[in-house]
Amino acid sequence: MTYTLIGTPVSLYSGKVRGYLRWKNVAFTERLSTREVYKADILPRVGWPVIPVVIHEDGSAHGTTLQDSTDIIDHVEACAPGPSVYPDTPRQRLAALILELFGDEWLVIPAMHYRWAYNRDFAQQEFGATSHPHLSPDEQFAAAEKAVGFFSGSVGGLGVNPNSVAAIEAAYEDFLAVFDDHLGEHDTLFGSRPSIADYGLLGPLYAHLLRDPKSGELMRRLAPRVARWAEACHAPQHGLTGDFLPDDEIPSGVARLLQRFAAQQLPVLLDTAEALRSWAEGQAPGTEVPRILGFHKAVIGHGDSQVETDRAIIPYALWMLQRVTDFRASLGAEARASVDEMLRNTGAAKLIDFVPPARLQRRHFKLALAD
Ligand SMILES: N[C@@H](CCC(=O)N[C@@H](CS)C(=O)NCC(=O)O)C(=O)O
Repeated sequence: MTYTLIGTPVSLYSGKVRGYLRWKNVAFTERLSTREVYKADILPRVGWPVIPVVIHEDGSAHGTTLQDSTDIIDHVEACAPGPSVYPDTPRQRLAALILELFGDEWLVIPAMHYRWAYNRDFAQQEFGATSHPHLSPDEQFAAAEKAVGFFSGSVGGLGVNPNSVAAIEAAYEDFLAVFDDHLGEHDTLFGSRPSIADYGLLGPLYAHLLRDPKSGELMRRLAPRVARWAEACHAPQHGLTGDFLPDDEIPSGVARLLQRFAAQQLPVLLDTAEALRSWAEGQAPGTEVPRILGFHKAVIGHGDSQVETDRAIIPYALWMLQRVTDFRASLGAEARASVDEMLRNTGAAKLIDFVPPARLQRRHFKLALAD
């Protein structure tokens, strides 16, 4: 086996990577992220407790360790032959990078909310079964108390609180309606081949919003095509199938999702960028960026349901945004004009004038200012 994925079925970003590896048809085995595996493999290799981790047995002494679902996917894309999850054409590629960010860092809000509001006992049992596979079910449940406290306690930082719950649920249902409509016409976001954005959406939509029982019932009822898409994107595979739509077409459903990104997530990203700009002033190149830069007011929800709430300032998302702006900056004049038109038409014109606050890098599996 060439790759080992360390993760668990209950983990959001593990589902993103697992679905991708299966589609890409690379040989991999999955190792459950038990307590022992954290101690023996994850902490020594990564330096802090996080999944998914991928080890690539590439002939080097200990293999190459990869963390962060995006870095994992990019590494495999660079090493494995065959069709890519990155569209070649400018609009589709830019839209795919944006919607990966929307899935990873925005749909994580409903994913965490629904899990901890409606599926707590299920998730606690699953956490226990992952960490301590050899204990009895009751012991597993008890042993997961602390981890559940950590993860369920983190919803407040995402802006989930009694004031914002109705808005979060309304925005999620709106998202489901738009995506379900889209899937009435296309198998995936950009045609019949899954893109990096399909896997960005798969993270929250699979492990939490489909697999957690109460959330799964809701998704199957409100958006059965989304449920089937998530199952297909996560299914054991099948040869590298499908293609992106010709002529750099942006389907109307994708444009509507980009509008949701522009209306909901983009303002929070821009505010986060200002916080990073202030923080980064006077910091030496290479300095590690804290995971949270304090709190800010953020508007959450969709349309009439929007509310203002307190939320942690999470700079990591700006590293994903940098991928978007780097790609746009790499384009020649004609292609740039084409993507800018798409950004204007979807309400994301602010991305055109956006001046990144500081160059970011991932170093030692953490976010840091560029060297
Ligand atoms: N951006 C990271 C996120 C990874 C992540 O948040 N993983 C969760 C489990 S799904 C975790 O282990 N979190 C521990 C923590 O955030 O402290 C990725 O894409 O891999």
